[in-house]
Amino acid sequence: MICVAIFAVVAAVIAYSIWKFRAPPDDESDGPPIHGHTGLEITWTAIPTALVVAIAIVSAIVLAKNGDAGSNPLHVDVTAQQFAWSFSYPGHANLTSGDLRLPLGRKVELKLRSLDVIHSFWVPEFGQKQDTVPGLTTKLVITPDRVGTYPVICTELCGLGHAVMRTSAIVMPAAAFEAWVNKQGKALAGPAGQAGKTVFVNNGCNSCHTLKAAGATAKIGPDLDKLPAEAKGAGKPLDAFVHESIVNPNAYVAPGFPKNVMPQTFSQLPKSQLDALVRYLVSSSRSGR
Ligand code: HEC
Ligand SMILES: [Cu+2]
Repeated sequence: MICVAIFAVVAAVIAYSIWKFRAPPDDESDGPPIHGHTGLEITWTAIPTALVVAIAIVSAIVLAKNGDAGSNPLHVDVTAQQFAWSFSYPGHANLTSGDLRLPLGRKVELKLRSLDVIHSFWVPEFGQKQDTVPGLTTKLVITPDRVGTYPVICTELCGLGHAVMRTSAIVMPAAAFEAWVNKQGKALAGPAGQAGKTVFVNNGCNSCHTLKAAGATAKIGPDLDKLPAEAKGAGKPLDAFVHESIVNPNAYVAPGFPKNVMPQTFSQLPKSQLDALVRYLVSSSRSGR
């Protein structure tokens, strides 16, 4: 609004001057010399200065408010790595997830880290971006106010898989979020098989792999029901092979499958969840044969 008003005034003065002071068709003489106008110069310096200072003060206040997480935010740790996002909830037994699940109407403080290069966290509907920088922990405060599923996008060119570095932010009614947290928490604390399956599904393993025990049928990665044979091929004991394949997928790349497609963020899983996952894969692939 302010810009439009200033532009209108300036444009009007220019248009008026062009019309009013134009030279008549046969006037070849120079224009009269002009020595400036002190009053005018002071005015057009003072007004913009006042405007810019006022805007700066208002912006600083809004920015400070925007970054204030309040006294009781939901904490979520965000990990970025070529080419995947992962999320964990330190206030909820370090629950991990490949989707960002958030309750409606509560302030959320995201703490973002990168394990390799600079990435940038962006949910267009949240209206803010935040870079993730190796060696630094950056922060983003949001308060979701509409239930829905929104894209999480990496918006800093970070390598070959940059375009696929996406997941979802799922804003749920507060009660549904609590129910999700409790259910996952119970499953993680439950019997090994149940905990392992929860970690498997929450972290999106089922979107790339087949595993009968988890009802997973995706084919982007190897069939995990065939892990025992694969471990033999790699010349390793089954559990060591599974553990390594998860924390360092490029250490052994299954024949016929691409390198660098399986996310390398899973080395960040809390140890208890990683152990449960390994045990789960070992036992379900053994029994699946
Ligand atoms: C984006 C797709 C994708 C996701 C998500 C993914 N993987 Fe993979 N995974 C692959 C691909 C591709 C390979 C084969 C290349 C390699 O070995 O790195 C693989 C390999 C593996 C292997 C070795 C299998 C073999 O036969 O050598 C294991 C074990 C494994 N993944 C487990 C998991 C687990 C557990 C998760 C979830 C925590 C997971 N993967 C998530 C794509 C994925
Ligand atoms: Cu990225």
